[in-house]
Amino acid sequence: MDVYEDDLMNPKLVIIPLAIMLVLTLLSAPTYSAMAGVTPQISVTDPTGDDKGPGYYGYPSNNVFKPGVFDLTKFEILTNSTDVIFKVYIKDLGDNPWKGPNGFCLQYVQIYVHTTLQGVESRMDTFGLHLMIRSDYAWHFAVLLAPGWGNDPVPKGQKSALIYANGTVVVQDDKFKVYADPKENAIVAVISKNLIPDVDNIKNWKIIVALASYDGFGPMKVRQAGVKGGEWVLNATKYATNKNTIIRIGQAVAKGIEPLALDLLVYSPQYPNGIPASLQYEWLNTFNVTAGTYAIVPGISVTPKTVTETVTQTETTTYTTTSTQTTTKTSTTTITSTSVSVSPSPSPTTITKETTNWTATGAAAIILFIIGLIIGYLVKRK
Ligand SMILES: [Ca+2]
Repeated sequence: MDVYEDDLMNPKLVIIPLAIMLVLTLLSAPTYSAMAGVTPQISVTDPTGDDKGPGYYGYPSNNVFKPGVFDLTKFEILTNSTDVIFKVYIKDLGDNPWKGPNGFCLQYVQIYVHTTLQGVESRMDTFGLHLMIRSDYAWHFAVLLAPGWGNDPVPKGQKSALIYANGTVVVQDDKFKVYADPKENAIVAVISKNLIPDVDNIKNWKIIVALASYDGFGPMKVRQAGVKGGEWVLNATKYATNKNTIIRIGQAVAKGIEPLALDLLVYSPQYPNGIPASLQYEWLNTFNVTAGTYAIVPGISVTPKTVTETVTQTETTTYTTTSTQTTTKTSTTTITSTSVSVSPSPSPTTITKETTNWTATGAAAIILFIIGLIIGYLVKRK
């Protein structure tokens, strides 16, 4: 006890930990500010080894596509007092070979969110994934995380984008930061709460996270697939063993309806723990070669292998309805987004808030430390 009290009053022993504390606060500033006081809202794991799209895709053959770079392992949403934080974990980020400004360049993460809001605009299309979102998961906003070159948002440019169903686009900036965390193999988006609707009900959202291969030269910036693959093309039949599967995906590629997501994660009240690989494969195989329509996520309740007369009819009917609706909406909104995206969203406030955040935290730490000293001193006096 005596020793402790003497130590407490020793100036050296007071200054050294204080200095260490300050240095630590300063060093950890960038991520600390984003992660301070965070509340986890959603955390969903995804199986590894299911980075095969509909179950039989392989990566392009160039060496930059290291094993695991398209394998989602976990998805989290966290909140703090100012932001909503989306974290997408990947088995291996793959070293950012082309130096994407956001810290990654191989992946293209697309997050589609159906909030609990009623009567607001929603969309069922995706940005170049050759997928259709099922109507009860139709998205109110989408977060598209891209490498970040240039000035324009995806899909026109290469910066990350927050897109609302009404066509309004927010380009990544101080209120919407995107970066990679190589230690955790995570792609992180920190978005101001002012930009996200329904933040009080995150746990009840329906969310689809799709991981595609980013291609700055590809249509909609999504890397395409070929029946036999190639150096820069996904291999649509690499793990296909069934002859019918090979024929069917070949027809899909020819029609341009093959799914282009290599991994898929779904969170919703129905799937609070995500989905197994088997469901991902089943859903991504619901494209219809005869009708020329995309796969639906989450899948319609049809197993393609056991096709009977009745089942086929059901599938066609459901699909035709949804596809008509979406086509109309897509063409309208694409034009709108291009024009809206030009206007920047001014927000120097975020910088101020953030600086205050960690400075305040550092100051709070010092004040607490000094209070501790005073209490210690008073105790000793008694
Ligand atoms: Ca996975």
